[in-house]
Amino acid sequence: MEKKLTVAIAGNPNCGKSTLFNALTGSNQHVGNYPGVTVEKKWGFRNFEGTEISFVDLPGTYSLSAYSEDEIVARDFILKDKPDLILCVVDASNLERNLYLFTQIRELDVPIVLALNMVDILADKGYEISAKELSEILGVPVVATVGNKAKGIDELLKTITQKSWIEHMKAHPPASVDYGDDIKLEIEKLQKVIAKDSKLASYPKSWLAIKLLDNDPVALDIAKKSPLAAEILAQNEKSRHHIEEHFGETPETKIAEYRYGFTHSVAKSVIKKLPQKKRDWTLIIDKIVLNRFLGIPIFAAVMFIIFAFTFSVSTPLVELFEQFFAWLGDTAAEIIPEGPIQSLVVDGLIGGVGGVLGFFPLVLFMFFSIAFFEDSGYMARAAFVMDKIMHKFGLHGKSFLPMMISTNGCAVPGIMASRTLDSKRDRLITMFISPFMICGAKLPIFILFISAFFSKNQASVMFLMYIISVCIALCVAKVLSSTVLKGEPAHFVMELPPYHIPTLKGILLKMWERGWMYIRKAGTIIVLITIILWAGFRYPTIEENPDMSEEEIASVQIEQSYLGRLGNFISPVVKPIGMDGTKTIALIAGLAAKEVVVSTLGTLYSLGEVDTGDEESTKPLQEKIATDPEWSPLKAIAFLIFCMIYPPCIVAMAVFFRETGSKIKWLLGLLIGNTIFAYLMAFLVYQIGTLLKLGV
Ligand SMILES: Nc1nc2c(ncn2[C@@H]2O[C@H](COP(=O)(O)OP(=O)(O)OP(=O)(O)O)[C@@H](O)[C@H]2O)c(=O)[nH]1
Ligand SMILES: [Mg+2]
Repeated sequence: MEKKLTVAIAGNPNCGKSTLFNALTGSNQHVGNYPGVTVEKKWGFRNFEGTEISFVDLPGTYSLSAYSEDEIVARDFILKDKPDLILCVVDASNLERNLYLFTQIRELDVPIVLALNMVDILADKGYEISAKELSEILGVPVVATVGNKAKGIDELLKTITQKSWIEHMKAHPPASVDYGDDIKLEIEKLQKVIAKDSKLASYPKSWLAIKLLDNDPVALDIAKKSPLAAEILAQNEKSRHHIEEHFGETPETKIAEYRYGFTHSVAKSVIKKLPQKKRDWTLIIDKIVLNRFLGIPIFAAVMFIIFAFTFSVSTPLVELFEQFFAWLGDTAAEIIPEGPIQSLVVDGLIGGVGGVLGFFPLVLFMFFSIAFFEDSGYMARAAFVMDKIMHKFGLHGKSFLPMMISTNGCAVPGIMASRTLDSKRDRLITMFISPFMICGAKLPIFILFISAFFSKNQASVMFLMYIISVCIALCVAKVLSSTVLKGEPAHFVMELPPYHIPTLKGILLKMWERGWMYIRKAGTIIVLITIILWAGFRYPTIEENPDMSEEEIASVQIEQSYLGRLGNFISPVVKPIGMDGTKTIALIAGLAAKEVVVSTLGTLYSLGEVDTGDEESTKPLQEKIATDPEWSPLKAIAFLIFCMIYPPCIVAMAVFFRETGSKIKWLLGLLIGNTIFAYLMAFLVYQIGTLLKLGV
């Protein structure tokens, strides 16, 4: 029979857990060089020499007394699901701090294997470490690894499946922190009381006692549920009091002090300086990019370079894609006889979905640049330099990461990433503002209008839009934090990881992962909605009037269709913001997925177009929009501002609802609040622009 083993991968944020998890299981979990990438546990499997191993990749955590939502996920799994073994990952270049978590896991009395990761970075810093010595001191197996190069993986698997180690650890408990005689005495006293409750026996006794002394909320909760709660808590108070009297310090401080003393001495004895210290590039680069005056301009420049790079590299490819879809449309029109099927294929699928796919190269390059940015380690710096500004708006730098994650791909992981924030208030505000960012799905809408009306300054206008989205998000944060969500932002603790030169494989993988999502979405939900909208704009068919020109027929057909009539009904409401009814329908349909805004416009223009018999009747969508008198640069800007602010897609709303604790009031706030806000902003832009005769 096959052996089964559940292994939890635990460790500090950004120490390389997901990278190791991917290497161990062949999965493709998201990794990034900033703390808080994984916020939910992920399962992966591996069969190794007859053992079926289930690995669980956990969010990073600094301690087992968790505060933020993602840390709670990690803690609960370790405590409640009781894995057979914990693969404790430590960042060797930051050993002392990383071992702090080890000291706590160790007290849980579960077998531990230590993965000494990032030994390459330690070497770069000019140090070396002996895994063997560390193993001897700690009494647990230690394997040196370099996660992103998949070094040490086989050895890790061998160690994990080696039963003899587990037996050994059971017989010779690994080294733990020595809390000194006084505290030990109190631990024993508490343990005696705890032992009276047989239910509490499932918890490692010394763990519960230490945690109670440590005033840990989880341990207190457990104790409160015991029938002996009163006795346990009374003893705890007595012991805590005693320690405080004795040391003149709180037990929390004292316990942490002992733990740090332990990790410090362990780190000191296993890490040796190499004769030649290499230059520490992280320090040098940080001197410049974190400079008080240069920090923000550099960040802005980095973003600008990303846009400039993306647009310049992808423009020829986008043109190629567009030509392809134009050719495809023309060919399909020739092959398929005139009628509803032809219209469905040419106007609906090729005109609509093709419009979304046409921008694929640009989206792909954008993802490429952003993946580079994520993996290099600069992202955490961006949060750091934004900290000061964010404080003025009632938030702090850490909230900037979810915003960046939304910009870099999707508001869903953005909203999820707010789990890393410590306070509920900060989390809520961040979840509210993340959807304002220009996500990968909104990107094609922006590209469409920017290339239609601002083809000479695409990167600059895109950059401006990006800045506007950040400003809007910050202003909303300010309003929320001075009204419904009053309070001070929690303290900002964020680690700045060392810079890495990203691996090409890592970047290409990420680019493909997100790019594939774009294509998959285009092939499924967007096709579906496009077909529905196509039908809505094409039926019921009108009677052909011989007096009308073909063009008139096409436009009357749209006007008289179900959706056209609905559009007419809406149109007075949206006129003050420079829109008409049919375009509003595109926006409403965009609630299903934002790319649908583009596909709907594609279908609409394709339906309204008349085959002139020319060889090349099909123009790219942006050209059709640019030459349509119904549009103007000002209307386009108002439209984009509306797109930026109005409620996110349905998937993002569902995740928002769940992550805000399934409270309907927040969801309604998002839905109604953002719609009104989007309308007001588009109104201001359009009306002021019209008054000043800007781009009309
Ligand atoms: N140089 C070097 N980089 C590594 C190593 N292991 C992982 N990385 C990189 O370190 C960064 C963080 O890796 P992740 O696997 O996302 O870290 P994590 O521990 O899962 O982080 P959270 O999910 O935020 O807790 C990524 O950029 C990896 O490519 C290593 O051994 N050496
Ligand atoms: Mg991770």
